[in-house]
Amino acid sequence: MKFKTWLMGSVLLGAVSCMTGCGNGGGGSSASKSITVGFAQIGAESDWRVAETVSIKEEAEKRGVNLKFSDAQGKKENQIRAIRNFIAQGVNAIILAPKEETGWDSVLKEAKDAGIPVVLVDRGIKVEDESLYATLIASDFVYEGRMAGEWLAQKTGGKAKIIELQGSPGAAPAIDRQKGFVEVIDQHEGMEIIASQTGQFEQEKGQKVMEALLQQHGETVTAVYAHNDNMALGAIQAIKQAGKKPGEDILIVSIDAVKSAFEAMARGELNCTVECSPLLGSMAFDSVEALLAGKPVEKKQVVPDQVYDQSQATPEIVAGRKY
Ligand code: GYE
Repeated sequence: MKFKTWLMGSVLLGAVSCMTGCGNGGGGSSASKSITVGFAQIGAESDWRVAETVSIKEEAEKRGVNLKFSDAQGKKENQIRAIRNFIAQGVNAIILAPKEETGWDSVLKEAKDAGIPVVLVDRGIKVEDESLYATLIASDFVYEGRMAGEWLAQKTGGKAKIIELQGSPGAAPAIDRQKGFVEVIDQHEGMEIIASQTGQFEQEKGQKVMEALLQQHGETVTAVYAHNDNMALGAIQAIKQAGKKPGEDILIVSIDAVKSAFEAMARGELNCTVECSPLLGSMAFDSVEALLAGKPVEKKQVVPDQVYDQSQATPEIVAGRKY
């Protein structure tokens, strides 16, 4: 029912793609050969995001989808502009990785009015009308935060003075990873966040923020919780510069499980990373194709995650990491 608009749109799109693509030999892939999809990406702030971009581009190529890619250079306004351009160009569907949770109502209404389905990847949004997007493909960030907190609670016997490096303000993973983590540490009297600041999900900013926080809290801090691996890698640099041993003097837990995090675990500098898969290309285009074919798609598609610690950073596992 929710997809009535998409269904109506897809009948039209089906007709259009028949005019351009039905003579191409038929079969499942001929439909995607004729479609054009716009991907409004945030930027390239982390290894995770670069891997997500590669995954979407590779999958589009594999399926013969004409992909229009926009890099918003970290600015939500640029993403909104990109979506408007996609609408003006009459794309068949839009994939959006929304920088922040809020502020999407009007532009998504424009997409809906134009009959263009929107697939959200990796981050959720808050909109008045849930029918403004077709589906969200993402990890459960609250769960990830909980996993990080539980790992730290277990490792420290429930005693830690923690510096938290937050993701970019207003982003679903920053909000939810804090929520899940705090839920767990609130259950342990001996665990306390002594400072919490944003490092914007970026390695350099993570390092700068950590340098400043170490000056203030260098004597008391025993652990770092970073909302992503790149900020943890920045923190590792800062800790080394301050003459301490990351992974020993100060325990570090982060989220993403990118290859460089496994390498840091293998060196003993990072203690734990909670996986968050950026390989969303195939799920994203499965959804686009289903929507354009008028098939129902789950409103939320949760990508499963798992926890890795140093014991799993073996040379074979590190070599086998795809991102
Ligand atoms: O964890 C982080 C990034 O939205 C899940 O964004 C994504 C997050 C990811 O830049 O590294």
